[in-house]
Amino acid sequence: MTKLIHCADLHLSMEEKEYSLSVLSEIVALTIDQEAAFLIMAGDIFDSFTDCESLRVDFRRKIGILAGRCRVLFLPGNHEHLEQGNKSLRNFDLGNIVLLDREPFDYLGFDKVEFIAIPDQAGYSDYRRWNIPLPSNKVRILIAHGTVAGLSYSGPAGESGGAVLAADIFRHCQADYGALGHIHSRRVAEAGKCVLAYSGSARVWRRGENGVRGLHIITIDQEIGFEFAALKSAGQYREYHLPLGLEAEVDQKSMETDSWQPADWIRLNFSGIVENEHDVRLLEEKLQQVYGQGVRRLDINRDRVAALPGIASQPLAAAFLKGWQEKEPPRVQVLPEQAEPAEQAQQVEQVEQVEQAEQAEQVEQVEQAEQAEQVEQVEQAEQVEQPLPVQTPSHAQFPQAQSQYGGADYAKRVWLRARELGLRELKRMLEARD
Ligand SMILES: [Mn+2]
Repeated sequence: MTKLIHCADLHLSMEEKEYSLSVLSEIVALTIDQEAAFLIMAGDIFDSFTDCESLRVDFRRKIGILAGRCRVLFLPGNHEHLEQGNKSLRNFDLGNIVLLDREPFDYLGFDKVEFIAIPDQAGYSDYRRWNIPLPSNKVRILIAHGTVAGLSYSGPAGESGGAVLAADIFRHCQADYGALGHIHSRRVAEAGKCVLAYSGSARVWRRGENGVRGLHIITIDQEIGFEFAALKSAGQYREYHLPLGLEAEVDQKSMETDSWQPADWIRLNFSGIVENEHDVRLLEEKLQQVYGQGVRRLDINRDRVAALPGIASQPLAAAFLKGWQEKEPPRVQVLPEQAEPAEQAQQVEQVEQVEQAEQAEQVEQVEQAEQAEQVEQVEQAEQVEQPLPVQTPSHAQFPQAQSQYGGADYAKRVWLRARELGLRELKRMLEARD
């Protein structure tokens, strides 16, 4: 049995040197542990060309452990080209890697497995004219970095655009497995007999990258199979929506701090009306003090907090709050994007557009998409996915109702109006709100 590791989008960066290199160490350790013969790095291993320049010694040292045990196949992604100027990755000694930067593609044949590597490049539309070697009886793995047409558009918003690969490339090359990078959420689809697999970003790179990060362990026996393995050192992105009380008190239980891990990126979104803005700053300081050092990053957002001095001492305000509480709408909670990793690996998403992609029209569209490709679009392609809104019951909290109905400003307006009109009118407004 031959084993391979497929990872992508590690985004090693000077800015987060220690964190990102710790994930590389775990990838190397896992590769050794699995006795894998190949480590496929499917692009965006470095956050930019300059990061590659700055971190190449660290990279070389860590990857060096694999020398003599495992071949490291390094495919450049779009981020390796950022800030590149007229330099080339070939100028650097990246250690014992096979640099797969030949355009339009490179071919590598081994005992039981062969690779077709398609590095990030300006366009792929002439793939039918490429001189692809005829398939042998080996398992064929296609390594690429970009968005696959059809797959991209059936996914969550924000990941379309960028370097577009026609799904047909994978069938045309008669590949068995597409080892893909670029899309940071893990997903699996099919193009003919080929499994299109995005292992997802190997670390949390950007806000909103929910769920466990990891890689794929591929096994080649009689057939090809694969499973997802989590990378613990990557941590997770966790976001919480926290309504504040009038004195900026927060329900700490709903922060689930017990589940926070040192590599986690935490974001707390406060909302609500408070008596005194200073209380919010004190709360922030306190939370940073208690939890800030224990995690990779703790962001606190209080854009949705409004200060309304004197509100707590108003009897009408008390009635107002009570009214809101009684009529609190369901709470909207952010859940991780992924189900159980093992379960997900089995769920193979069908790409309906794959068939259509063959048609000339679609090829044209792909070509157009490639022409329209710009750095901005590349950035967009990697944007945060929208978290799935899931309704769960919750304890009654006035400020949650605010966020449901347009935020603190809205609640403030309602409150000011209610004060003018009196309690009876307020009740009527609350009823009318349903
Ligand atoms: Mn990336």
